[in-house]
Amino acid sequence: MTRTIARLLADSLEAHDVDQIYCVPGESYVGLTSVLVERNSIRLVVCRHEAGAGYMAVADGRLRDRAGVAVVSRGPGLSNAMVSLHSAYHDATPMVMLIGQVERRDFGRLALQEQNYSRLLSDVTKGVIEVGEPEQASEAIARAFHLAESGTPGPVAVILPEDIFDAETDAPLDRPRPRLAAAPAPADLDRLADLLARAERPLILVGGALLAEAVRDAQVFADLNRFAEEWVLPICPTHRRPQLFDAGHSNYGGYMGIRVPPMQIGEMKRADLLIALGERMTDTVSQSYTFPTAPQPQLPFVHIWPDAGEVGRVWRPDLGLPCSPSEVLKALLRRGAPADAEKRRDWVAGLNAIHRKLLAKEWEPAADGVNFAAIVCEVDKHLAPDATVTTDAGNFASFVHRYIGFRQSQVFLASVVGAMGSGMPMAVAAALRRPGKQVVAFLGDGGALMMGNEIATACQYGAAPIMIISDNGMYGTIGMHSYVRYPERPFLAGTRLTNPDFAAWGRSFGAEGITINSEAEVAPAIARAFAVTGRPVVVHCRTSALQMSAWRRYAGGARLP
Ligand SMILES: Cc1ncc(C[n+]2csc(CCOP(=O)(O)OP(=O)(O)O)c2C)c(N)n1
Repeated sequence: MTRTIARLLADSLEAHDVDQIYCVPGESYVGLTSVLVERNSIRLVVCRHEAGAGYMAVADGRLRDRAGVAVVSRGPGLSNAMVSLHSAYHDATPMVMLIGQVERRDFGRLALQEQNYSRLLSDVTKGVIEVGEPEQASEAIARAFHLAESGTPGPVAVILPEDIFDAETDAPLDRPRPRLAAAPAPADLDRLADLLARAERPLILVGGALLAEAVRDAQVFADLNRFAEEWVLPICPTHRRPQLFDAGHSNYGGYMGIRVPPMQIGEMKRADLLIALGERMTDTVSQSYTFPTAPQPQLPFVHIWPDAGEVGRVWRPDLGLPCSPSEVLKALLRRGAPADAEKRRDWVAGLNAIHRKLLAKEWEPAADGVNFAAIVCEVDKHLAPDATVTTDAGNFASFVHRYIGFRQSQVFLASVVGAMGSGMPMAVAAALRRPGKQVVAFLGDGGALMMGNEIATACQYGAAPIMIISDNGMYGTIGMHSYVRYPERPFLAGTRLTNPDFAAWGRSFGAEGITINSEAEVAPAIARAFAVTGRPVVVHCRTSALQMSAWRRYAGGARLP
């Protein structure tokens, strides 16, 4: 069959189940976009910033456990998009980014907007596939998806020179490669079952690879719950994966996020066995490499992650299972729980009691603005069982993790690497993917103006997320770090922000704009926000700067501005 390279590329994307592509148009690949818009099977979502397009593709990758796709222009376009590749790379999220390139005859001449992508992207992608030979265009797509979705998932770049799109070719379409998942080795399962049977205080961390499998098969959640209950185990969702286990479940052992509160981590450290089930393990989850200690864990450590290169890379596990975490669950359930699993009941109950205490909806009003806790707790009352919540990066997110009791039926999205600007585009992608369902984006005033402009994309495509903006008039996280490290220096200096009227800003895009100035306004304002249908809502919350996070309030000592 003869077709142009552009049509072969579009057919290849379609064959890989791609139905939505995020882009900012570029002259280097109009040959491709002009054929994509011809077909109904792929929706081209035109964004306002390449980082926005990239984050939407990252969100897609998480929502579907298939590589999300973004197309960006060469040079400046890709440079804008880099932050989303960085997020997907650290976050082990599958993503394919198609990137324009100068014509092949100009390679290496520093032609307009030319970049050497292999050099530039070597530390933020799993691979850079240059389509120097147009006949291999379809093969490049198939290889990119395979690489992005296998082992430790991540972003892959496919480089498309401007002059390849219109050439005719007979090259066949390269069909998707099978997705392979390794099963656990029986001998490893024997050892794992033995370690689990003997442990009196085991701790099970559950992370991204398990969640990805649950996205494809909800049975994974049911298996995890049975495992927790029958084997009497405390389950601890890891950083930015709070929905892996119902916060109200009596086997919830605590959220293993950024800086676990002392009373909780103190108890967790009494564990006699640590199992990372589908958790890659990072400095965040390990509390800066202290639990487990790197490289030699201070307690028996089992690492289960679907990539042998990752298991043992930083920590030396006592047992490593480079396989599908859900297959481990299934195999253990088939074996049955140890007869004396009840011996762990008090351990589980003790951890769960701490978790419940931390989740309690308690806070004190602040003198200089609304305590963001009041707003987050009110939002929690309105969240539907199938709601999506996204957070940008910043201290306002600590309130979300502390006060919202996530459930397995809900979706939570955020940049694991803590990139500001990710929260709003991820909310737009979720609203496009899950029409008619609630999507709430929590943002700080800093992050809101970094990438909040994607509200225009939401309006353009009929997506209707609710943006809750904590306006504390500063890059609060950094203000807090400065205060904690240098309490004697001027408070919040170098972090203050002068902000617009965010409600009016939202209205100018066509969104509903609501302002919260005091705690008394919180309940009616949030109720109003959730009653809006068919368009985005911006809730401008004038929040306290002294309430620095869900865990810390200004305690005096610094020079006030
Ligand atoms: C893209 C990016 N730039 C800078 C940072 C460093 N950083 C982390 S949190 C933060 C402040 C966030 O401010 P804001 O959105 O207002 O939320 P707040 O901390 O005040 O709650 C900054 C600058 C980052 N994580 N990502």
